[in-house]
Amino acid sequence: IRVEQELRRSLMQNALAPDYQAIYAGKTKQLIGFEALARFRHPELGIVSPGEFIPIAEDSGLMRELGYAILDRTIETIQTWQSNALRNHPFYIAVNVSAIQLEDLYFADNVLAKLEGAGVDPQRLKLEVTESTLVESFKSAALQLDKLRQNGVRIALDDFGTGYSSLSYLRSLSIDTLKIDRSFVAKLHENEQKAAIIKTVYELATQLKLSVVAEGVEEVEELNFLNNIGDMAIQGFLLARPMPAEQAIAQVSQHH
Ligand code: G
Ligand code: G
Ligand code: MN
Ligand code: NA
Repeated sequence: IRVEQELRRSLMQNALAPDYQAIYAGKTKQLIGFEALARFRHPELGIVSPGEFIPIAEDSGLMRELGYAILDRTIETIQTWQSNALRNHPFYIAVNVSAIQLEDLYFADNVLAKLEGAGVDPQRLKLEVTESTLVESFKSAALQLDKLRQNGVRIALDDFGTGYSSLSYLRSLSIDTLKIDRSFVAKLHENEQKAAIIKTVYELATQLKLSVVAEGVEEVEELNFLNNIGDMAIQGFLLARPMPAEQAIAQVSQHH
């Protein structure tokens, strides 16, 4: 109840700001983009993790509004970076969306209008959906995602491999990117099963002309192993932690 009340208040005060975690090309170490990760900083509750407050927002009818607030903040961040620190750089920012957001019949229209209003190319926004996001109302979600994608917004399937029926989603949903769940990445160099799974998923993605992001890369051995498998994007504490906008941009600016 406390979290819900405080979340409601933060929404009204426009006080929720995501952190941004940089994503790099594994081999060249070029910056590719970022993932926006919602953070709720409260003077007394401290930093409440999205793992805790997203389910609360979903159950209390706040998720729709919270989702739009995160999208607004992210689009503002893209707008700032594309005209300053990352001028002429084709970066994107990826935003996680939950099932409830995709139930909104005007979700795609609203997102496209926000982008246009901000002068942000839709290619700079990527939306991350999980298999479980899609289970609930697949048809309406697929419709929204198709419309966004036709207009240039890219779609990633997040946490790939942890849900069910991954393969049928690959067939029936039009997406751009597979994000390999970090449970497969952790210590893959010491685990033949994980290595085999990642090699196979990489091959599958390549055959389907999808790009690959490996998540949760924490060790240099994992990075080297992934680079030996093929060209993919790398996200993880080894290369960058999620950070507030100003810190995230300061860190990447030093590297290029
Ligand atoms: O950043 P962290 O590991 O604490 O995130 C925990 C979970 O919360 C992850 O599954 C992540 O996808 C999810 N999450 C983070 N930000 C958002 C957001 O803005 N919207 C939704 N729906 N989920 C988010
Ligand atoms: O479910 P999703 O993939 O959106 O969640 C991403 C989550 O993973 C975020 O909460 C982020 O903080 C976390 N994360 C990002 N990089 C790493 C990492 O290298 N190790 C671990 N353990 N978590 C990570
Ligand atoms: Mn994600
Ligand atoms: Na994930």
